Amino acid sequence: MKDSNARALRARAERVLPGGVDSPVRAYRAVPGVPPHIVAGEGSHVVDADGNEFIDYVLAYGPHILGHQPPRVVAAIRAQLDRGIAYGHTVELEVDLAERIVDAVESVEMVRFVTSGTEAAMSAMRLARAATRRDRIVKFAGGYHGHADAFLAESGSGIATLGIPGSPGVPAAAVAGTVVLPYNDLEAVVDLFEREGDQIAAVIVEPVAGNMGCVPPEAGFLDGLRDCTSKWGALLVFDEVMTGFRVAYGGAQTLYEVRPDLSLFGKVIGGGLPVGAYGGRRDLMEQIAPSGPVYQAGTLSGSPPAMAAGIAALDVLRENPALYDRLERLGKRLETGFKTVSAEAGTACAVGRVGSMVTPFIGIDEAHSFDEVKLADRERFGRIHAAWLDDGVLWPPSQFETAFLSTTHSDEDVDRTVESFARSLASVSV
Ligand code: KE4
Repeated sequence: MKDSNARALRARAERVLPGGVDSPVRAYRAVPGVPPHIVAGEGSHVVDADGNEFIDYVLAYGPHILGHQPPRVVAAIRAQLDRGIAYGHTVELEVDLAERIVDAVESVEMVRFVTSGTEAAMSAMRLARAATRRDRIVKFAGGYHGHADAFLAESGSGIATLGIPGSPGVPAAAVAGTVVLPYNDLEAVVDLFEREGDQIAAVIVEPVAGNMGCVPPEAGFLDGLRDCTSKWGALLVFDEVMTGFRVAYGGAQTLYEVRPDLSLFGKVIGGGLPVGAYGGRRDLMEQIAPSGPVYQAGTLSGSPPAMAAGIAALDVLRENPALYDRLERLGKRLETGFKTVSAEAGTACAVGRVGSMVTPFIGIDEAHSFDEVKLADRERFGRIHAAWLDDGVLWPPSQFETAFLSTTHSDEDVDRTVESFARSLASVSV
């Protein structure tokens, strides 16, 4: 694969951007190969400066559910830019998008827009602590809620332990109140609540885990979290930054019929422009400044072009519910393809999938928790990833990242991806 321009960009970038990137996963440190120098996208494909074309399963890590350059989204952004970029005053677009989210997600009565999922998560946790007057928060190993200090806790030894800093610069005090439990382990949650439920402000969970690769919730897990938090007066926070408006128009909470107290959104609701949001029960959200004492602010929160993009994206999805059937059909085709060719190759391959979120875990049969997926063969995944690149398939450069399909992906895209996967399995030694 020609990559001289990609190498040249990386060399320049590494001189002025840490690791040559503005977000670590883009550095391709977990896989061989050089990050392509993408220059344009259209539908399910992107092209790079070296003239390579790729079927894109990264899709900017989730926003592009309608593929690259969806006409109504691009037109909405352009129209807003012709009028203005930012005013520091509430514009109707913010209300329009908030009303769409409130209408789509039954548990959400009010919304606050911010500019990233990280901001949404940190704000929602501040609100949960203020509303419950408790400090402890519970997250799950392998769950990612952005890079605010309180969430950069790693599982300590044992099952239910107080968090230990997962990064230099995170003070122990910042994660002392963060308990990290195994995902899909309801027994561990119940046990923790029975021991210290009256100290827990909230449980935050990705209702479909996407940041350890795609790991669906086990039956009863989300319902169990709801029961536990309700019983002990803690809040249930669904991090739907990735799943919101992707796995269903009303998000994973609609799919699994579990009603959280607060929800986070991002990605799809910004149509590819920077946005995050948190929302939920009115009695909670009205505690956010200036209607209440819990402070949170943001210069470009509710950015008009981002609002316009999100409104257009949600309108296309709402007006065409069959798009979700298409995403399910394509996701099933890809999952079936991975399972069929790995079985034929005699290679273990657990496939995690919900709708258009999919991950093949190489070398393992079970993928229900972070401990299990950590057993996947990362080195072999890296070689498969490199072969995909050579075959014109752009897959997220980590075994622990979910891949995404868009409504513009085709059966041919999927079949080419599976055929490349099959060739890799055949050529990659065990
Ligand atoms: P941002 O701060 O990156 O906008 O959102 C953080 C976040 C919160 N919650 C969930 C469920 C998320 O998936 C994310 C961000 N997702 C990653 C993908 N693994 C973004 C990619 C990146 O970090 O570059």
